[in-house]
Amino acid sequence: MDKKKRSSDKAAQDVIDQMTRDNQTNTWDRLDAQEPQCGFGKLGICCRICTMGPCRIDPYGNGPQVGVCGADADTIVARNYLRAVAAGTSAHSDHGRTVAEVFIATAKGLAPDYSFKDRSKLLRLAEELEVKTEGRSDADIALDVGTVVLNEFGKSTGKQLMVKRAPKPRQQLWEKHDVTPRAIDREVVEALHRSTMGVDQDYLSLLKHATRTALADGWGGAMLASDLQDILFGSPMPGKGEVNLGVLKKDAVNIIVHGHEPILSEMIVEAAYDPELQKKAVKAGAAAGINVAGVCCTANELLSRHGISIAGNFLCQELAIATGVVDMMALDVQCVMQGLVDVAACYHTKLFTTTDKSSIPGVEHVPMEEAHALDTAKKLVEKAIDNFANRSAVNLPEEKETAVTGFTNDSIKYILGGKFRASYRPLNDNIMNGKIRGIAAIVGCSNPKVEFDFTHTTLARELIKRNVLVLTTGCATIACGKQALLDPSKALAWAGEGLREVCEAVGIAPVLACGSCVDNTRMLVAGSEIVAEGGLGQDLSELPLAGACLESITEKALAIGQYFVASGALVVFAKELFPYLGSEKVMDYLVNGIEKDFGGKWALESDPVKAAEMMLEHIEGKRDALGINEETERKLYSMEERRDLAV
Ligand code: SF4
Ligand code: MSK
Repeated sequence: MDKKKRSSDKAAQDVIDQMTRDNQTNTWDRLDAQEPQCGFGKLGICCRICTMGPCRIDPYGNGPQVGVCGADADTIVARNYLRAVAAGTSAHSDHGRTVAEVFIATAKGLAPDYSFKDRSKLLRLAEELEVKTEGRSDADIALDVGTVVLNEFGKSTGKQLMVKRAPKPRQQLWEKHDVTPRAIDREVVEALHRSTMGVDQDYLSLLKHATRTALADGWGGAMLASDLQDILFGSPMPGKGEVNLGVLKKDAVNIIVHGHEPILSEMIVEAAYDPELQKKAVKAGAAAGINVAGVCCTANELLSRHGISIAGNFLCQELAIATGVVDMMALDVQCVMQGLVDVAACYHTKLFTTTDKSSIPGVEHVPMEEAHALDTAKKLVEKAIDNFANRSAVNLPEEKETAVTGFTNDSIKYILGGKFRASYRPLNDNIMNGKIRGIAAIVGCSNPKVEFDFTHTTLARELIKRNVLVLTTGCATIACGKQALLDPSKALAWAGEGLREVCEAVGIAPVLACGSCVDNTRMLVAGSEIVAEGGLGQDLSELPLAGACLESITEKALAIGQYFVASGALVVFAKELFPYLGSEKVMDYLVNGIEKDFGGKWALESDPVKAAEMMLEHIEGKRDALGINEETERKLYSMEERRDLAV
């Protein structure tokens, strides 16, 4: 990619240019070094599942059309797809399991630095899981809730409990197609088993299990992760923060938390406020004390709960270090690049891995143990302070924008309806009267193959301009934040008239930040409650909504996309980032056939303007089907007629 056009964000581009001057390589350079990338891999038609291989299918029909075992392109592509969905599911769900373990330890008094911050959510979840609450302590209730949740991962019989949150017709559809997930771990293990050599060799059967596995993520592990985190750390409420590299401070000890699980980062935030450590930082020469900022989804978790600023998204991880002012980066799990090690060695930053699931050669490991989590966090903060004196050249961009984040199913209802009448009614009414045409979810990562932040933010602008309310998560949220789309005072200027009127009345931006990757499940719950509120059909597939992920990198994005599709949504994905095009049959099912089964489907489009048009067409189609696009004659009622109205 042209070095001058790697990022649509000026701050990132400035640091990329500085790295070039410093003779430092970054993600984009490593991508250039990989070109041309393997054409078989791009199409998903290579297989190395057994040692008779590796095998590959000739996409032009001149060479082999089957592998050594006889597997054809459809089987190979479907197996690769299933394995990717299973890997994505395992990542979200293992995150959920870790939270469940800390949750149980907290209930048992074995994790004294944690507590249950959202009691009302604890009681609501207990009720949902049929845990008795009357006359019991919070700890006892939480212990039972945590135990039920942990059981969801490995139980030997029964189905996932959280699917009950979906509208009844959706649950029945899953039952009819036999995809209701059982235990989360079981679906992942079965995915690996089915896709090993000589087991499932029917692409439709493999794809059906991909659906079951993805549902175990969206309506299982990831959903439980968000719920338990809300209870442990407090449910997010809308609040202001700042986004972009400019949140780092020259005169502060800068600590970056990076990854996904907020278990340690919550403690680092607490440790950073410790007056003794703040004093120590000032004494070390950092007049502004300690500044904590986030990268990737840990950042989304902290901004939505504590107003902790976000330094950037996935592709900013190396750039943040290259500013020269990051004194320490604490790494947990997922989306952490090994390339950080070389960049950190050049720019003084100290890296620490903190979970036993993730070890990186050349990085010091400080394991986070829940029994003394705050002590571990303080130890890390001290190491950051000690490293402040080692800074050399500083190249810190000034760019940053205000962002309002912290939107959840509950907080959106609260904002719309007020404390005592929290309700989706105003949203449903405004969708029905057409001021808001529908809802779009923009999710996903940042990928060096695509101009950094460009597609997420262009798509968001195109959609709000067309009066579509946008919900966003993950690195897409951070991209939107950097371009002021999460700041109501600026973003409303780009919104269409109807959407602007509603957002101004409520006091929100037209793009709502809904958290991290695991928090995508909040949208499923919100959609289910919008259906329950009435007037917009009986099932999620009837809602005027669509999702898009135009910059993805991880297998998690496929798991998320597949559970959205299986929940009835259109999901638009960038074509060049969807490495399964080598089987016409697999693709035909994913973009057509699956709609007959579940009412949702994939669509491939890389251009954000065309993607917006595609999503709007889908939304208008749903509105037509609901009959809410029909002009209804306005009737002025007399008092007598009003009295006769049955209400
Ligand atoms: Fe080749 Fe079949 Fe083995 Fe895959 S499973 S590597 S296609 S022989
Ligand atoms: S961090 S999964 S790059 S959104 Fe969740 Fe960002 Fe994608 Fe990682």
